[in-house]
This record gives sequence, C-alpha cells and structure tokens, in this order.
Amino acid sequence: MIIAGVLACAALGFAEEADTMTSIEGAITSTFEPEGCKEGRLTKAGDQLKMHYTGTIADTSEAGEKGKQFDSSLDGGRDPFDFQLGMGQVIKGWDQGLMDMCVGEKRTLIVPPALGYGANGAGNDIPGGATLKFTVECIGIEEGKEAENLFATIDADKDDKLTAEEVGAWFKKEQGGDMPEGLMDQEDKDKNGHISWDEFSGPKGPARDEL
Ligand SMILES: [Ca+2]
Ligand SMILES: [Ca+2]
Repeated sequence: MIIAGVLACAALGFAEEADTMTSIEGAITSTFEPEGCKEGRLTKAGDQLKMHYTGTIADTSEAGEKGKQFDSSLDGGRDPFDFQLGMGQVIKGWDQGLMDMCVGEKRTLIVPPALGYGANGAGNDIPGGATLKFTVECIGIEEGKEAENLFATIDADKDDKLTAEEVGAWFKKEQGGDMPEGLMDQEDKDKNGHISWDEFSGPKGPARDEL
C-alpha cells in the first residue's frame, strides 16, 4: 500500500539540499526492450503512464535493510500504478528515470536518497538516507492532459520566484481572502523569503532544471 501513497505525495516534501542534487543518469539499466522499441512511441514529460514496479532497499544503500522489499504493484493483483510523468507527482528518480521508455520495456533504477525520499525517508520501511532499487515495466503510455501551471499563474512578475505579496494577491483574487497562515513558511523550505519552482508543492507544469 505504501508506494501509491508514498510516490504520490513526493511533491509535498522530502526536499533535498540543492548541493546534494544528483542525476539518475548512469543508474538506469534497461533490462528488456521489445523489438523496435526505440522506433516507437517513447515516454516523455506530461505522459500518463501505467507502470508495474517493485521497490527494494538497494544493496548499496547506507540505510535500511538491504534487499528488503518495501512495495510492489505486482503483489495482490493490483492495477499498475498510474501517474503523469515529469510533473513532480512521483519521486525525482522516477520522473527522471522513466523517460524515453516504450511499452513493454523493463528497467532497473537505482535511486539515491536525493532523488528518492531524502533524509526523512517514507513510511516504516524506507529510512532516511536510503538508496532504493526499483524494477519497473512500462505497461501503458497515453497523452497526458495539459497540467495547470499554478506556479506561472501566481508568479505575476515572471521572475520564477513567488513572494508573499504574489501569493497573497492570488488568494485575494481567486479565493477572495487572505493567504492561509503559515503557508509561506511551509512552502519556503529554505527560508529565503520566496517560494522557488522546486519548493512549490502545487501544480506547476513539466519538471525542469534548477534555476
Ligand atoms: Ca515573482
Ligand atoms: Ca525559498
């Protein structure tokens, strides 16, 4: 049960320090490609994907019980996990590691904590600092609906930062009231006085590089 919940709430927290950002590149192994895979439709940001997966603590993990499975969509006849790729709906290791797949392709991803659940971990079975191993199979790819980009809407001066004034103005206009108390504090995770795209937990369009 954990991952559907856990992956889905990744955007709400588990922020990593900017200086520990790493890339999933080099940690992706394609273990099976159907014939003609790379000539066909490949996954891209914004696609609605169906994915079967099994997640375990990686053998290289510094935290947690190596090899221990924490979740699998293959257990108990569950449907494949359904989500939109590259939109911050899932951990970064997935958003980065599941690009350019074809239906039927299988991959193994080794996800470092900075691209997974960071220093906080998730649930009982993923301790902070854990490196995760996912074996995944792409079951379906569909055109995703265009996501609302609330970040861009609120960012009135288009400087890619949301100030308390901008957020307050949006609440006044759209909700007819003040911004909820503590919202700025909650979203401005590095406490530098504005909400960056990366910090923003609302709908914000396709994933992109740090500014
Ligand atoms: Ca701004
Ligand atoms: Ca900030």
